[in-house]
Amino acid sequence: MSAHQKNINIAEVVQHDIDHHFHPFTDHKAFHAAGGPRVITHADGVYIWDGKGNKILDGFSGLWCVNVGYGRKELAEVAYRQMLDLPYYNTFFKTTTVPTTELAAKISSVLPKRFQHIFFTNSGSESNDTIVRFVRHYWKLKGKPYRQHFIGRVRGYHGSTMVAANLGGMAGMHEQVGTEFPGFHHVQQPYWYDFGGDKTPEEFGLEAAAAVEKKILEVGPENVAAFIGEPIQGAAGVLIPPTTYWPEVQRICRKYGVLIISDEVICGFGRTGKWWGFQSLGFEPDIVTMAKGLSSGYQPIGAVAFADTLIKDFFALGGEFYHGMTYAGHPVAAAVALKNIEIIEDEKLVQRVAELAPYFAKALASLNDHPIVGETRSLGLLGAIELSNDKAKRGRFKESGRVGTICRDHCFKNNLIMRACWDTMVLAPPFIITKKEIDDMVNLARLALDATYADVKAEM
Ligand code: PXG
Repeated sequence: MSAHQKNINIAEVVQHDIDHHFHPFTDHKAFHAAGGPRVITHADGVYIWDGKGNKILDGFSGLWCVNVGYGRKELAEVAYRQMLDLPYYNTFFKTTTVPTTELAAKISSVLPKRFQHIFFTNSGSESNDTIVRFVRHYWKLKGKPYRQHFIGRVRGYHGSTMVAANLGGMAGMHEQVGTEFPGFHHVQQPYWYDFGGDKTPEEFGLEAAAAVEKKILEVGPENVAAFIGEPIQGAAGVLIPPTTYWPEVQRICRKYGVLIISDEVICGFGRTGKWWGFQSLGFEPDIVTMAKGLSSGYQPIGAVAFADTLIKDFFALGGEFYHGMTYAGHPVAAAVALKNIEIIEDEKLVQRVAELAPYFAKALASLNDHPIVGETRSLGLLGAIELSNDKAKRGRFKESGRVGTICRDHCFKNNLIMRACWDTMVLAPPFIITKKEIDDMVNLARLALDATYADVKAEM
């Protein structure tokens, strides 16, 4: 804790928060009734501390983003130096800054060779907004103006701006703002646990992919611009698709000339044990969107990588692309992101995730004997625990999300951050987590599961 933090009056911060802070994704009535926020004051490694001095194991890397862990002085120093050299300059009018350009080159270097051009944004939502703008314009330039429709998945999450929310398939978000925009469609997610029935995961993977073809035919192949998917759907509950799914989706998209967009906001930069989720899941996208792990959350920054085939035509035919944000490629954010990628490279963190993956999977699997655990699954350092009232039948508790919230609250009490996606508990710890910390994390998860079981035993 830094010296100035010792003087923080936490009770006052809580009161100011209740009085003035309008939080995202929050039911404020319930939140205030429960006493307002838990103030997070500082962090180090895989731990965060709250205003009461509790040391909490962050099994969720902030919000799926602090991949290199907390307390990285070199990232702070790079930001400080860059602010002194050049705190801001734009990249609009035939200018650039050093870190912005160096970051574009660095991102290209960790992608397959066909991705040589990077567009900068400030978030995952903006990255996904950008692809809609780009792709629709691209198809017009290519003389196919009808290719305007996008296909995503139910419970896909692509962000919270209006267009990104439409690409996503979160029903609650759509219902709140009225009908969805025209031109956005959603197909079944490849979620074997809930929808696979008696099929093998491989059979089910093909069935879920067939839903993409069905939708393309329904919309009319000549009208479909692109298919967007997270290699592993994160906010839906770490849905790791069967191995058959993505290769088949790719075959279908190629058959109809539909572009493939890989949303790597969560899966990118090593989370799955390879640099990119598409490499772990076996497909080759045309466009890649990223944010979160790009800077490990140390600065807000997002980006989009475009395959050369698209860029070649776009630049040749394009004229001006009427799109861009003031802070796109912000030099301080770019300098931090650049250093973050260098840390991932220097410390071989992608390899580390791959090496830790079997240990993490085994630790999670040790929970399979628990009375309310229906399944555990993981890839790299992305893991999920399904809560079930009937293990043998992959049963679900009544009122989806209720028991997940109970479990999450028990985690909080035990000083573990584990997120609930409905009744799926998810973990995405920083890549620097040790085996001992993985054991601690899973032991804390078991305590929360025990406490949850005690609460819901009567319903089993
Ligand atoms: N794509 C994916 C796959 C995401 O997970 C976004 C895009 C949007 O990124 P920005 O930077 O605009 O938030 C995300 C963000 C949650 C949660 O509760 C997940 C996200 C955001 C907020 C909450 O799991 N993911």
